[in-house]
Order: sequence, then C-alpha cells, then structure tokens
Amino acid sequence: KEVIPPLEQLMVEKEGYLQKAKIADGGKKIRKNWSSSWIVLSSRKLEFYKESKQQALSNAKSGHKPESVDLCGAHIEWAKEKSSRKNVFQITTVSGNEFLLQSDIDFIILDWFHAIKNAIDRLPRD
Ligand code: I3P
Repeated sequence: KEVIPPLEQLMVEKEGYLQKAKIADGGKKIRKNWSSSWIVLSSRKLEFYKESKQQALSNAKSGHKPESVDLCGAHIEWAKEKSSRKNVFQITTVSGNEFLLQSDIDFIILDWFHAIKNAIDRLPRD
C-alpha cells in the first residue's frame, strides 16, 4: 500500500555534499569512517545518501531508503575535539545516534550548521 508523507516532509530546505562519519549508534560508539554523502535537509529530518544525487533518485524509485535522521529533540554543536579535520560539527539524535559532518570550505559548513540548527530550533523537542 502507498503511504503518502505529510507535505512538510516533502519540502527540501537544503541539499548538497558533505563529508559524514557516524560515530555512535543507539548510544554505542562505533568506528569512525568518513565518506562523502549527499545530504538532504527537510523540516523534520536529514537524509544521508551514499550515492550521487542522480543515483539516489533512481534508487529511491526502486524503493531503496536512505539513512534518515529525526531532528526532533536533536542537538547540534561544533566538535573541534572530535576530529583532526577542520570545520566539524556533531548532530546527536534522541535515539543516541551521533554523526560528524565536515567540509573544508568554511561558508559551506557554516550554511549547513545554521540551516540544521534553525530546523531543530523550530521543532518541538519530543
Ligand atoms: C581513523 C581514521 C579517521 C580518524 C580517526 C582514526 O582510523 O584515520 O580518519 O578521524 O581518528 O581513528 P581508522 O581508519 O583506522 O579507523 P579524523 O579524520 O576525524 O581525525 P580518531 O580515532 O582520533 O577519531
């Protein structure tokens, strides 16, 4: 059966490539592994695609799901001490997933930080 998502979830606020590393899953630390990810921000969530946008779109048609992050109650903070790389921030979800996001380009990472922070601040905390 077809599930129709609420309109707000269809509204993309920002999308682009960043370096991503997941460092905890459900509160449990996992081995850091940086990779390039196509990231899509909508009002309630972030989606991480492993592939290019083109590939992601064709995979989406075949029912393949990206990793999705619920931003309700999530935290975002700069995380200078979590990496040797520059321009790293961390997102921590209510479910205890932790992601580092990074770009070498200052304005790109700043734009993302503020876009995600604004999305989180607009959402209810639970
Ligand atoms: C990790 C890899 C990461 C590095 C991490 C290393 O080694 O070099 O790039 O994180 O450092 O442990 P491995 O591939 O053997 O797992 P940064 O690039 O963010 O510094 P860390 O352990 O200090 O997080």
